[in-house]
Amino acid sequence: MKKTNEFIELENQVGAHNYHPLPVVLSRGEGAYLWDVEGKRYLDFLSAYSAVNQGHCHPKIIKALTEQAQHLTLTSRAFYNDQLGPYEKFVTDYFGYDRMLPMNTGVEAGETALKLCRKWGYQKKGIPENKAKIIFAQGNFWGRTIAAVSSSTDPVTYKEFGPYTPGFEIIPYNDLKALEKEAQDPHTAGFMVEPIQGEAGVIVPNEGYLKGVRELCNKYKVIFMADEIQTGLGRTGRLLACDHEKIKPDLLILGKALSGGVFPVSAVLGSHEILLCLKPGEHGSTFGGNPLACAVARAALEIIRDEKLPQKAEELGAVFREQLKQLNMPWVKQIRGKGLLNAIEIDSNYQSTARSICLKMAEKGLLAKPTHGHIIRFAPPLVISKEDLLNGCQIIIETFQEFV
Ligand code: IF1
Repeated sequence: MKKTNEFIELENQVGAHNYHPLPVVLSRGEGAYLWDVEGKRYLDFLSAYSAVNQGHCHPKIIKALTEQAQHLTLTSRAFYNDQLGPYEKFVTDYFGYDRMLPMNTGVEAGETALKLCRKWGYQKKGIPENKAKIIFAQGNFWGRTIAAVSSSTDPVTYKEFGPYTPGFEIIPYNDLKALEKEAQDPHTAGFMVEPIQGEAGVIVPNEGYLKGVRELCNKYKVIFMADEIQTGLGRTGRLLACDHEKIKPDLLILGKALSGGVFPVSAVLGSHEILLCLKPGEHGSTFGGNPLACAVARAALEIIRDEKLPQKAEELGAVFREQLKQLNMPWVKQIRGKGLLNAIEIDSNYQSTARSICLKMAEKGLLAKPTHGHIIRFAPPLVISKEDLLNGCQIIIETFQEFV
C-alpha cells in the first residue's frame, strides 16, 4: 500500500505541475469527511471549491449514478434520450426559466453564455457583426480557457496565454457607475459577473449592487449573466446568491454542485428569446446533456431541495462567523462571507502565509485552501452537522492562536 510521499512523488514525476496541492493524499470521502491514505480523517472545508455542497458520495446521487450507468451513459445529441427532456423540464421549473442548454464543465457553460450573448447582440440588439462587447468585473474568475483568461485581471491566470480574445471590457467590481458607463455603449451585449467573487477571495458586493446591475441591464438592453457556479445551489444561504436581492439574471450559469461533485455537469438557463438565438449545429458538446449527467444532476438538485440545504447554509454560516469573532488577532483583517461561503483575510505583511496556516489546520484535521496568498476560504459541504462545524471552528481558532 503506497504511502503519502509515494503518491506525491509519483505525481511529481509523471504529472504536469499546474497545481501545488497541500501534502495530503485523499482516498475516501463521505459527507463532510475525507480520509487520507494513512487513514487520517479530515473535515473538508473546501468542498472541492463548492462542488460537493451535498457532501462527498451522497448515497442518493451515487444510487442515481449507478442505476443509470447500468442502462445508458452517452448517446451524443445526434439522437434523443429518455433522460434529457425530463431533466430540462425539472431544471427550468426549479429555477424559473424558459429553457436551458446542458454542458459539462463550468467554463464551458461560461463560454456558452458568452456565445449566446453575442448571438443575441447581433440578432436582437442589432449590434454590427464582430462588434459585440462583453463586460467583466476586475477580479473575476470563470475558468481556464483562452476566453476565460482573456477576461482575467490576475496575471497568474492570464500571463503568457496571449493573444487574448477581443471584445472584452473590464470594470471595477461592485461599481454601478462604471457599469453604466460601459452598458450605455450600443455595442455592449452583456455583463458577466459573480454575485460574490469566489477566487478573488469571497468578495461580497454592497447590498443593492445586484439590484443595480439588474436595473442597468434592463435600461440599456444588456444581457445580465450571473456566474453562480460557485455561489449557487445553496452555498450562500439561498438557492442562488442572486436570491439575496430577489433579482433574476437573464442568463444563469451553473456547474460544480449541479452534479454534487460526482462528475462535470453544467448548464446555462435563459429565456426563449436568448436560447433560441442558437440554431441546430451552431453549438454543442459530445457529453453535454448525457443521460448519466441528467440522472445525477436531478438527484443532486432534489437533495438541495429536500434537505433544505440553502436554509442550512444560512443558519450554519451565521454560527461560523459568530464563532470566528474569537479571532481577535491584529493580523486577522476581516472575516466575510454569506451562508457557508466564507473567508478569513490575514494581513498580507504577516510573516506566516495563509498556506502555513492551512498546513497546520490539516495536521489538526481540517482541510482548507488559501487563495491569493493571504486569504483562506472556508466552504464546508452544506450537509455538515452543527457539531462538526463547531469542531471545525475550534480547529481554526486553535490554529490561529498558535500563530500569534
Ligand atoms: C482551477 C479557482 C475556485 C468558478 C467560477 C467558473 C468556474 C469556476 C465562479 C469554472 C471554477 C475552480 C477551478 C479550479 C479551482 C476553482 C477555483 F480557484 F480556480 F478560482 F473555485 F475559485 N466560475 N473554479 O469558481 O468551472 O471549468 O472549473 O468547472 O481552475 O484551479 P470549471
